[in-house]
Amino acid sequence: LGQGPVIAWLTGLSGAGKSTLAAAADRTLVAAGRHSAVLDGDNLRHGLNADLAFTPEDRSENVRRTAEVARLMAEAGSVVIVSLISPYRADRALARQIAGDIPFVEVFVDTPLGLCEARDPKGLYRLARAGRIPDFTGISAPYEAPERPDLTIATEGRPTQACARTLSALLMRLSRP
Ligand code: GGZ
Repeated sequence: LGQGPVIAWLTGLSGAGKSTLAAAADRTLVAAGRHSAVLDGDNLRHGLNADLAFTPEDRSENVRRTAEVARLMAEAGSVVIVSLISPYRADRALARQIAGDIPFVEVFVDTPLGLCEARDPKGLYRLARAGRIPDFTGISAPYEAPERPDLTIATEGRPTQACARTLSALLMRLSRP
């Protein structure tokens, strides 16, 4: 294939910018001739994970299934960029374990809760504050920030393009044959 497999696991709050960064890095990789694919939590929850809610157990299962799919796709030779809140450290450790010998990088998309809430692109924080979404990450459910991520992307005050370049540069390097 002329490239090595790699899984980039983006974790962070809702509205942190995970999906945007994943899509931007994916475009850069594909434009450079690499095989790349995105597994996005919000999208997967419409299909593969449509049966799952946001209890701790269901989030774990969401992470587990997505990690298994990521591994299969990486074994087929792709760069796989996963974008999932994945709020629990133990679940992210399991994702790394499932990856086995495939290079796995945990990427913390670090955006302060206040900024995510100010952006509120889908109005979910407003609903969560009003008590209309139970178990909402950052409001009524925990987010356990990574203690030793492989990469932290602090998005506050930094243009999206610059954040995306950091990610795509790392993935270009790691997927080099
Ligand atoms: C967190 C929720 C919730 C609750 C719906 N808590 O920002 P979004 O809207 O587009 O993406 C979020 C998505 C979270 O799905 P994940 O599969 O990434 O979560 S996890 O890894 O924790 O399983 C958000 C929306 O679903 N959403 N309800 N209660 N986010």
